[in-house]
Amino acid sequence: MRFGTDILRQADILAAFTEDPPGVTRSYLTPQHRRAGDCIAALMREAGMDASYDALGNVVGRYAADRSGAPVVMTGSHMDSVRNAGRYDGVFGILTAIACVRDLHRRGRRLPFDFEVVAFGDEEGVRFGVTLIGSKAMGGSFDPAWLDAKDAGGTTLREALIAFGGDPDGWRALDRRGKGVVAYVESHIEQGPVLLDEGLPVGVVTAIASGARMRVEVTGLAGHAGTVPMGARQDALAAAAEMVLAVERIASAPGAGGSALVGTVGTIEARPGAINVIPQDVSFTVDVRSGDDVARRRATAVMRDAFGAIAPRRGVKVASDVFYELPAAPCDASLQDALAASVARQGLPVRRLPSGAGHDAMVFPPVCPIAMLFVRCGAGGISHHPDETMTAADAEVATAVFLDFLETWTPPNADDA
Ligand code: HGY
Ligand code: MN
Ligand code: MN
Repeated sequence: MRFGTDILRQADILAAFTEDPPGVTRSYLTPQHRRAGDCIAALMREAGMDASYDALGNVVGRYAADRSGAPVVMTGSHMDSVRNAGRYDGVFGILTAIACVRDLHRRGRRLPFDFEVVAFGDEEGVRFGVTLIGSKAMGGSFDPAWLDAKDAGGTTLREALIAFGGDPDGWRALDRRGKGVVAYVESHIEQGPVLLDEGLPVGVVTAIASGARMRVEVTGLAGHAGTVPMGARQDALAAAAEMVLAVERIASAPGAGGSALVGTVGTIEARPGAINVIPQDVSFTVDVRSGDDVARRRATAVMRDAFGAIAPRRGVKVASDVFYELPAAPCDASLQDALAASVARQGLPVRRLPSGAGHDAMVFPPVCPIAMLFVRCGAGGISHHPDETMTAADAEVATAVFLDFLETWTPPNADDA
């Protein structure tokens, strides 16, 4: 194999840069981020690229065009992970792009565009609760208020960036709008079962689902677990439990937004958190996704109304705050067609499919047209889990498709950029 075996071996090396071995957890601006970033920068340089960290801790590799004043094509994905993650989410998109450049460089081949490969430092938002930090800066939607976001230990994003050697005020210079970027194309594992079930190694993404995230605070009254009668309780956790089931019910309702609507409560915390005390304060998060912005907004509003109906009935108070909202990001039709042609040139059927997962690509539409190439996941398509897996053969095919795209796609006139 030209690419696949190396890519999986490199993914294994990066998986070792984790906060909780043998699991994979790699958060933003941590020593593990630094070690993974250094390893990726070294792979970029070895492949013939210039590579360096930017102000926000992203690693940016560049493979210059065959001419001066050329437009820019960007790719990349994220090097951070969720907790107890798999080893290919994000990482595959970085390694496959580097493998393409390594092959081009070996052949002395340059492209009619500057090719930029970005390893984003934070897409998952695990440490500071803010997601897509690096890509949003490049897409022009960075919010400086995020610099005051704190991690679980009370460190602000600003302090962590300074400690990492970044520049909290450098985000403005990362904005790629109007900077000659003519396409952003990201490769990523599917993180679902569609390609696996249909026996296909790759697929072309049609759109990236919209998302909203809520924080919900439920306030009741603590009390002695042994003496407060059941009918006299203001139990914040029992109320929150009913709200969690309301999320599931609303997202599952037929016609709520079709199968593309999903709702998840991923975190919940009860305080004071003692076995013999009725919980007084509960915080939980809600993640709502849909390919249809209207359906997602409607479902989010229905969930908030449900919380407001449950609270008084249980003698508790509830407050919900939508702290993250991103519209669905359609993939550019002509870029999709170019990727589809590259898939077909590998002798493969072309399967177009939506992405239920969010990706760095979804914040690039203000910069340029976007597209994504999916590669099959094994183990039922599981992801955000240690069992996440893919084969070297599929990594090989996906990289060959991406390389074919790079060598055949001709950017629009640079003036369009
Ligand atoms: O949540 C997502 O869809 C992505 O993994 N950050
Ligand atoms: Mn992920
Ligand atoms: Mn991802």
